[in-house]
Amino acid sequence: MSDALNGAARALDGVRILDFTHVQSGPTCTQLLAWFGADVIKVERPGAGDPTRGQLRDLPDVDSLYFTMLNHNKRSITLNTKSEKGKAVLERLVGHCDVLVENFAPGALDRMGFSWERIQELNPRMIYASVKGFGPGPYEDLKVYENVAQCAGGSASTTGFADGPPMVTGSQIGDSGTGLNLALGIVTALYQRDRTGRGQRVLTAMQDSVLNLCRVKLRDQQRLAHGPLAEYPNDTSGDATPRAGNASGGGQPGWIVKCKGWETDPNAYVYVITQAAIWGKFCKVIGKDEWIDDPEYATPKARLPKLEHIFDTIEVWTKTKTKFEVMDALNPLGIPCGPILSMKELAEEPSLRATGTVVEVDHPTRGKYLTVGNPIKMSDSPTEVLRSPLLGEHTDEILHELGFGDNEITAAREDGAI
Ligand code: CAO
Repeated sequence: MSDALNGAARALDGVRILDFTHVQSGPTCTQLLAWFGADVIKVERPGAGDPTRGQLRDLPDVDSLYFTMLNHNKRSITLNTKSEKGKAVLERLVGHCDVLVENFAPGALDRMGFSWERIQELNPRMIYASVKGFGPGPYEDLKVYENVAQCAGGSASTTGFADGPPMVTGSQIGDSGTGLNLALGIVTALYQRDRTGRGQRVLTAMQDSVLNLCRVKLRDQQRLAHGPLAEYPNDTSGDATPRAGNASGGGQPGWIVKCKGWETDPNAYVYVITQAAIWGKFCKVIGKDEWIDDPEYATPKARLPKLEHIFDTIEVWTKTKTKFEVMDALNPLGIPCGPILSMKELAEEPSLRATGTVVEVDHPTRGKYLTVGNPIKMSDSPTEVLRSPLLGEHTDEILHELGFGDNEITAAREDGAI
């Protein structure tokens, strides 16, 4: 598909993906595989396509940013897989591809007549990869969206402030997080297939993926049995890992503090970490030299019960500076800190443009838009971000590759199968 890379080889060149994904979790996975060079054939329902094409539209009758930003570098074929002619094409596609990726509601592919057993009959080398909301158990039949997974995977109960309700995060850890896991499962299965010659099933559950990312919170759950979590800012802990506000998940105390302009700018904040190794330097910067040798402050243990007061004192200093001035003051001293960057600032950041992490893409009906490029950079497998396909843009091209003749294609179209 690529011109700009002058035919540079990529890691997954030659791998064919039958992409039966929709919404976010599955498409993030197949988009990554496409960026690594796989030929991703997205199968969509005739006339409708992936529902996200029409969701959260900013322009009338144009594929939404939701869709375009999750489906780069793919080809689109429309296929009614519940019609007889559509099933015949799907069978041909199963034989033609290396991997089938899907994130339908549980049982949908079986109901279509394509169970794992049937797929193995059609192509024993096929890797059949799925995202589901839950693994086997009481919830396995449920339909699941991002925030349901964040709640069921332990993230919501451990996010937010101790005196507030559970919170979901803006990071799509349930959808995009699970898509990342699925991509790893697929390339691992491809690697194993080189030795065994056999395909296999790859299943990632969104609940499992979120819980995996909440590993440190299950760690804290077990620490609770031996006493309160001293690094948490909470007055009481209860019997389950509590919400810890902006406290660090590791052993280094940290917090988000206000910077100059916070009264009007919702992102005039910085995250600061008072690591033991830089405690003395931090005291000097904020004008609290006396804390360096004071036994009440000199050791991490002595500081733990006073963290709120310490961060309030740091904030008196940070409020006199912009977040970038705080960075300029602390970075040369090796004091870990991070500005709270808005989406506007990230979109405009030149270094992210330079690395291809933020990319401008041109689209025939919507024009230019920004997207997040491949977050994984490989020295011998360059990524070029290409626009998402229009609905059914490659239907005829793919059917010809599968060996269908013009008359068969016309008949399938008249039948509504494509
Ligand atoms: N031709 C014919 N039928 C098609 C088709 C095609 N090309 N593509 C899809 N369909 C059919 C499916 O077979 C299914 O039919 P049945 O219900 O008769 O089996 C129907 O379309 C609906 O598919 P679906 O069940 O996947 O979609 P939904 O809107 O009902 O549910 C979702 C959406 C996301 C909740 C569900 O797919 C799901 O739980 N997926 C797994 C978890 C997941 O990935 N969630 C992430 C969502 S992003 O936040």
